[in-house]
Amino acid sequence: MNLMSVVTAFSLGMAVTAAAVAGEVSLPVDCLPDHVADWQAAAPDPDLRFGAGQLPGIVLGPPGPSSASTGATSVASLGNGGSATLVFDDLVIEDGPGPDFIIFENAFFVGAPPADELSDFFIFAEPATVEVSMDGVTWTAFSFDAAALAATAGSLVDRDLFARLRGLAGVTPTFTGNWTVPDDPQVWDAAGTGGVSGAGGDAFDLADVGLSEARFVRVTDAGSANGPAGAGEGFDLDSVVVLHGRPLPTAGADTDGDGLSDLAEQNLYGTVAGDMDSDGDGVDDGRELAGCRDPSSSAVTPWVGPEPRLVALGESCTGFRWTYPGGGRTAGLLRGLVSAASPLAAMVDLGVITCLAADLTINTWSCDGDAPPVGEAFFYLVVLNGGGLGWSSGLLPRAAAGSCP
Ligand SMILES: [Ca+2]
Ligand SMILES: [Ca+2]
Ligand SMILES: [Ca+2]
Ligand SMILES: [Ca+2]
Repeated sequence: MNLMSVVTAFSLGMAVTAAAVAGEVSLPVDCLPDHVADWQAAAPDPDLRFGAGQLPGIVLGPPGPSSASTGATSVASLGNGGSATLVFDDLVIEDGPGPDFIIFENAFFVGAPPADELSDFFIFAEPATVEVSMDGVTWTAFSFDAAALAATAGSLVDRDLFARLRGLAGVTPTFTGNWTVPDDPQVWDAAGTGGVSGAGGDAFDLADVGLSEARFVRVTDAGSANGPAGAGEGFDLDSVVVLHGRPLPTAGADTDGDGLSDLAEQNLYGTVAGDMDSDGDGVDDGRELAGCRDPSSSAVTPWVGPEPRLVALGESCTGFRWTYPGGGRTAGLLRGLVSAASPLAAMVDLGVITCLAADLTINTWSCDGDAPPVGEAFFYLVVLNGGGLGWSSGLLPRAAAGSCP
């Protein structure tokens, strides 16, 4: 079978913005990592660890839903001492005011979260050390209290210990909420859950390590080995979310200099190609996309652009995996013939397509064994449900419901 091995897909209908047609090679910008450069789950059986069958997409999407007392399951487990390196292909994390990115594991309060500032609490945590890099070669580590880390081994984290674990990931409980609001473990947030702001997670500030920018984030399980042995032991990575970032320079024409090409602004984001701050809130369109904000709205709710990345596994297709879209969001998988797709203005008409699966809540699918005609090739696309992005074959806006056109 002659498969395209990797397809980067936008959310789309029967037509898609035509990066290739226009000679534009820049990637759509969002605030989440784009690929896993290195995944070193601990022995034995790294491929059998929790979530391994959903990699890489499961750790490239937004944090999954959870309660403060349970922890998310949209994770992949590293095991004791395992490490993961995530890369941003479309942006650079920048040092802005306060924390610049948040790492989500699935730490949780044991029992109910504390009701007030004075209540005792206990957290089940599987800490990891954190490093950042601009080039993937030279790394800078966030510092932490080694004695405090050692105290987490084999035990729960109480109030006093929690306050000493700054600089480590996998410590602050996570839960469904605004995952773009960083928590400060030193501050009780009365509006939060158990005093924790946003959706929890551990926030990191590039200024703390004297850096102004980074493109790589590496987490390494700190070896506390404080959970039950098995497939889920060690640090469980859910998500890395950028709060301050800027798009990498685009190869396409960028009239307003916001880092987004004119084509992408007009056809993908719906922003104004001649105005670097389409919604007039003081943050340019590119930085809004790189910081989980809707460039067309001043709202401070999380917003992720349409960038589900699809990977076809194996030379002869053993399966598909794509970026986890977040809780409550579904996707469909469609297929067409490369020879049937044709340029259409700034778009590509995909031709007749086959919907292989619709409204999927998972980020994996199997191959159906179909092969393209001799000398031809299939393309595959994953389509997010409810995005309202892309266009139908009549160049009408795609309906916001249904994940297969
Ligand atoms: Ca900062
Ligand atoms: Ca622009
Ligand atoms: Ca613009
Ligand atoms: Ca703006």
